[in-house]
Amino acid sequence: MRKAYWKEAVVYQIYPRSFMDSNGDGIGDLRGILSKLDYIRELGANVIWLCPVYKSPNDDNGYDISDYRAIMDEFGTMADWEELLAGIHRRGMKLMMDLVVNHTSDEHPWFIASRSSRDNPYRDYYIWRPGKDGREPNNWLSFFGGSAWEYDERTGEYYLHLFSRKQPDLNWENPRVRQEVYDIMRFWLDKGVDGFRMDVINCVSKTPGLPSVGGARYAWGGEHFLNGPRVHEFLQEMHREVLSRYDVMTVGETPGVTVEQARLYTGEDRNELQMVFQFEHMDLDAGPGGKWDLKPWTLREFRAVMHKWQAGLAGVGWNALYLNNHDQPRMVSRFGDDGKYRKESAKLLATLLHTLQGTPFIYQGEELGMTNVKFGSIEDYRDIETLNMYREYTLERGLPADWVLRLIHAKGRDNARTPMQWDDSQAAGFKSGTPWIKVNPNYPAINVKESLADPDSIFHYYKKLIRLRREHDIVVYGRYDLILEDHPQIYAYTRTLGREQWLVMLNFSRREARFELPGHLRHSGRRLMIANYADADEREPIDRLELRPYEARVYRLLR
Ligand code: ISL
Ligand code: CA
Repeated sequence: MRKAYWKEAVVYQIYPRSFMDSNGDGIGDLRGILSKLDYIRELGANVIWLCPVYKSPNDDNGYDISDYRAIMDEFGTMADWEELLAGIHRRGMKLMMDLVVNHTSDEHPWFIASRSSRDNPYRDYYIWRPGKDGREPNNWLSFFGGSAWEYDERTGEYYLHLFSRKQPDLNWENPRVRQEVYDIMRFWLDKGVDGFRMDVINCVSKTPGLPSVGGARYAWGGEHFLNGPRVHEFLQEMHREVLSRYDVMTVGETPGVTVEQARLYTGEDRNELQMVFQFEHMDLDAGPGGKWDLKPWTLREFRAVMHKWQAGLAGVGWNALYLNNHDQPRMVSRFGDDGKYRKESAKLLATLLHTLQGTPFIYQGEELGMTNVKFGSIEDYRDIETLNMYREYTLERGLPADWVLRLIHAKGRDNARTPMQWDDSQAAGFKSGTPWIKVNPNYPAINVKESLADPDSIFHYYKKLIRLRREHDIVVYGRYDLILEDHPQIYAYTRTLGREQWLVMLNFSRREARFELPGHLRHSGRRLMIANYADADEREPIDRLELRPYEARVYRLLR
């Protein structure tokens, strides 16, 4: 296996709108981030992924870009951004920007020109089609609900938008569009950025002819735009024209990606991407009806997914490891216990994140054990996906509001977007004034100030984990092998590098869990490297042992 700095890195994801507000307008901004760089360095992460900060009308909080070469007014100026980059580099850290090029804003000059007439030179930058029998050109649903097509009266045709109607899809079949994308990438790389997180990059190639799926009026058309026919060709072209000429870090966001596809995206000799975000563990608590069709997840399924990805990319590609982000519920509320065992379970999940093989991505606030939020009224929500869904479920499907709110409490994206909790002062120290979205009412107990002061905090545990990765190659490069394959409560595995071997034991339940180690691991000496219960004793026998609720232990085995 080849060594690389991006395999050894730990990435910290920032959602700028919710991170830190420097001027009191209630919106996080670049100078706010600048003021907190030492906090991130203190944690130990060495790469920052910044969600979009480009000019945008904010229909989807910056994922709808109207100028790729300018900074959103609310976030600051290009000079602020340059200062931020310099501040990151001065601290020996790197910056990854979000590259959102499956679609633009409908307020981007290309789209304004494109929609102006059928023969405008920009017409073919987007995907326009005439209607079929007085209806949309096909039956695809958008990610955010409703048809993926919008009728535009001026020219009497429909345009495709896989996301909101203010996010028209770019036509990657047009080579001029691809060259525009490469130019944008060069613009930022020449300014000194160190890499890109590529938004829904596996959606850029659509099946020619854009066929409908099944017989329903509307249906999920994923088979025609996830991992489409030319996506690998496009990425290899991007690599040839841009990425190969710079030293950059890349991670693709790839909903619906399979291990087989990921081996192609991340294969070390294929010249596409370094890593991809897979979604299979994010789908475990969803039934056949999709994200809002809630279903309990089980450790067996969770472990099977993680194991499949560990084994499937071993020696071929590389995993991007994450348990939450700006689109997902908070990990401790979803996969842990945000009540009695909040600290233990947040540390357990952190242990998994840092000891599987792959590059860990930490989402802001995760290192504090920030939790989901339960706003009592739809008025308090801001996310377009949530607002669309609420309208559809209450008005069209006639479901009771409190029932729909319960779904939002479990899965809504705003769970991750409440302001970062810095201290116990008004608005959690995000800034005085009224933030664009309410703070989670648990901020007096869960915040940075408290976490820094408490040596036993989740924050300090993350610090320790990150240091372990830095000091021991085995945590980054060691081979992963699953043990106790069928245990109903425990996820356990070993990591092996040369003659060195580590053992990771994780009790994913709120009950004690007994286990017996397989023969080849018994009777060896051991050293406890990290554990989430302060009183864990390394002299206890581990051949047979009980793990306490959400207990996590990592041992180095000595022979
Ligand atoms: O959040 C989701 C469902 O709740 C995902 O399906 C999400 O829409 C998908 O992963 C794509 O996400 C990315 O592109 C979107 C943007 O809204 C997300 O914030 C971004 O991460 C459109 O640009
Ligand atoms: Ca601000």
